[in-house]
Amino acid sequence: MTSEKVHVEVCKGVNGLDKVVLREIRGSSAEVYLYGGHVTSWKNDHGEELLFVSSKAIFKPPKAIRGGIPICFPQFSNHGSLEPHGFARNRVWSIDSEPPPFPLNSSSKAFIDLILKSSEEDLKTWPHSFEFRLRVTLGPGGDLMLISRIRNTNTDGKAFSFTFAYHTYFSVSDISEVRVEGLETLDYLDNLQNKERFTEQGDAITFESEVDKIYLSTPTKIAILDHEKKRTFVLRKDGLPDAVVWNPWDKKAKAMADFGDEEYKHMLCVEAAAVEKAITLKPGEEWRGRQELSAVPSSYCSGQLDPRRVLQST
Ligand code: TA6
Repeated sequence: MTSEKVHVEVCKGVNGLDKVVLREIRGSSAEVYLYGGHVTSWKNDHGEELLFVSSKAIFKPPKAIRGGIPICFPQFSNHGSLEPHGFARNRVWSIDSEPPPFPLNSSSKAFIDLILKSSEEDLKTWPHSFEFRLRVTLGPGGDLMLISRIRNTNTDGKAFSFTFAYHTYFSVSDISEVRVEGLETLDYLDNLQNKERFTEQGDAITFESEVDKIYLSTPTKIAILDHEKKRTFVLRKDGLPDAVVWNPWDKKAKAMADFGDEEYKHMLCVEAAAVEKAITLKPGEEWRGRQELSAVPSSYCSGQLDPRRVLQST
């Protein structure tokens, strides 16, 4: 088996859709579908799946895949006149064979560059030319990094604005045993109360009912502690000031055709996002948004991500 085969393999996935499998020597892996530029699997070096994908997920355009890491662009949720979460997640991306160089090259060989350009169809609903480059990298230690570079390629001199999210579905053992650290005392917009603004209480966030909140100007590190699995996900982000926390709970779960009635117990979305303030790019300008996910044994993390401490720590 050649070393290249180990790290990057282009193959067919569900319904014959093209996907790329990334593997690291120690056994971790990730899968990215060209449909949506959508990460649908991230496994640690024990082969354990770390992302949630619904057993009812539909792998067929134009429906977005329910789970993994959908990319919300150029609009987050219903924050605008486009379809919810924009159109990037239900477009077919291409493999970018000549990506512009990255300032910092990671040591990993397990990465893929994808590209999405505005189509004639898109220009009818969103009249802006753009190039969206996405690099998905699986690090030697099994960390998963997504770097988006969005460039305004308008030739009419017009700037454009967009909102954005990595709509990550984390796989958790039991939602009632999960806590999120790093968002304490922050302001948020509550999507269940007309996006009204509130301030979060001082303790780690726990879950006992539907939640759909947009936390504003969060620290760059957020932790999701899965007590039962003794596992902590650490989400690090750059260029994405906000973070969305979502769990549909039982009623919304039943209302979603591509989501199992009980599956809300085993997933939590924590989404690195730019929602409160739209990003504006003049022609030729480029924006970069990075998210890095790592899964560590819980003993490493608890209590270390209280914002007051995080802001003090490097
Ligand atoms: O990110 C949270 C959210 O905006 C929720 O309001 C909920 O709608 C969720 O995304 C899923 O959206 P979708 O369009 O994928 O059904």
